[in-house]
Amino acid sequence: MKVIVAGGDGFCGWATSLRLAKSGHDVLILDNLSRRKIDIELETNSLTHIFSINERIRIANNLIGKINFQLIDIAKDYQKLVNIIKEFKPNAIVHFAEQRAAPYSMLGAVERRYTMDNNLSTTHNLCSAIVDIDRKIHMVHLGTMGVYGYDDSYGEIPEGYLDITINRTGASDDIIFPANPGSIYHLTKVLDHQVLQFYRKNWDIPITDLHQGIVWGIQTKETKLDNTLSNRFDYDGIYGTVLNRFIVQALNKHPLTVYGTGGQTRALIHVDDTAECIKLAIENIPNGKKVRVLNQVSETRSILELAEFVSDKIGGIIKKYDNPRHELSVNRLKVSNEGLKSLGFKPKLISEELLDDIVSVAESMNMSFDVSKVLNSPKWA
Ligand code: NAD
Ligand code: USQ
Repeated sequence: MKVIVAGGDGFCGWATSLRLAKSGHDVLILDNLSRRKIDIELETNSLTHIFSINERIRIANNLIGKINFQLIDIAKDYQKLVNIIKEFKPNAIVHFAEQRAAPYSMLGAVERRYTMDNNLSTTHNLCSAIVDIDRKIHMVHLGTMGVYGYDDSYGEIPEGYLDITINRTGASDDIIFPANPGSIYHLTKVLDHQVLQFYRKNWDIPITDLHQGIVWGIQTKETKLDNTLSNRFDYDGIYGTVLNRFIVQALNKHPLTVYGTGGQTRALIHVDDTAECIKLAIENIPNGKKVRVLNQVSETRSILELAEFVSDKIGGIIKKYDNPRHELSVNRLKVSNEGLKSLGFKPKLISEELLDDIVSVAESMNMSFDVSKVLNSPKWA
């Protein structure tokens, strides 16, 4: 297949691009490199060295498969986007190209507005271009578990839709699961989903929305093949996700930074599983009448459980900090991932072996660890 990976220079996008190219797909990455610019703005860094996109592409073509790159701001340069899609003629577009950090989206007005404008415009521009060029192109969007909120009032979280019975009439229906976003970033994913629903309804575009949990890990089979292909590894309080942060903190003798009680339960997935799930999603085109929603999740764990696991395996004390976020202090969470499993997904659960993989990378990079970036999350209010 010919696949465009929008946001393919990022953490999930790079790993996925390599997996797709390795599987024989012809990949074109579109990215404006904004994530690299945000590192400069925040004076943060990936613990691993990330090579330039041109170096990455050169080595990937030698070692992995067919993969190319075009620099473009998908939110701002619509005509260039249309021209690229017309010329490349993709079968599928995988859309990672959004500002993805909840804390970044809560820093202030500039970041709130940027996250909203950027995320909605990239999603809408891609859908709009598909309508104008070829309505058979399969749009695969990366959503997030946080669109559902994280509470279990309706039991196990289904895949996108909730079956309800209306008291007044006795009629039954399948409605979009009620949204309950916890940050401006998560709100953009809720609004993205409405855009996708409309494009599906009106123009019949095949669309998959992957509601993904927190991604952890760094490397995949492909990124390990050469230093130049290494993935990024964030540990700061704005872009670092919780399990990766705990591992780096333990190795650098920093207390594990549990926010609040640690009773928050979240869904998690290893980055290698992310790449695998996207491959499954594009190779299995949806055929139903609605947007296909798949929960891209391997397991659920509480934050305290994660801290205890890391402390047990690597060491380090656990410390509870005032929670900078507005979120439930304790929640239960059970999530269905039957859709991807039915396509062949076999989740990799958090294990000592997978942890070791990160430890060996993080140990060799501890010179780049900057303690002042560990507790730099903004407060939600
Ligand atoms: P990332 O920031 O590492 O990657 C996003 C990429 O998109 C970056 O390379 C960035 O430069 C690019 N980009 C952003 N705006 C763009 C624009 N206007 N034009 C062109 N390129 C643009 O993020 P990630 O961790 O790889 O996440 C990718 C996607 O997966 C996001 O949509 C995110 O919401 C979703 N997701 C991520 C996680 C996670 O834990 N990392 C979990 C669930 C969902
Ligand atoms: N947390 C801590 N200590 C820390 C960091 C985080 O206790 O040092 C807690 C947070 O309070 C939160 C949980 O851990 O309860 C998760 O935080 P996170 O920063 O790991 O993840 P989050 O902000 O939810 O966002 C990440 C990605 C985002 C993706 C989302 C999936 O950055 O792109 O959409 O995970 S989900 O959370 O399932 O919606």
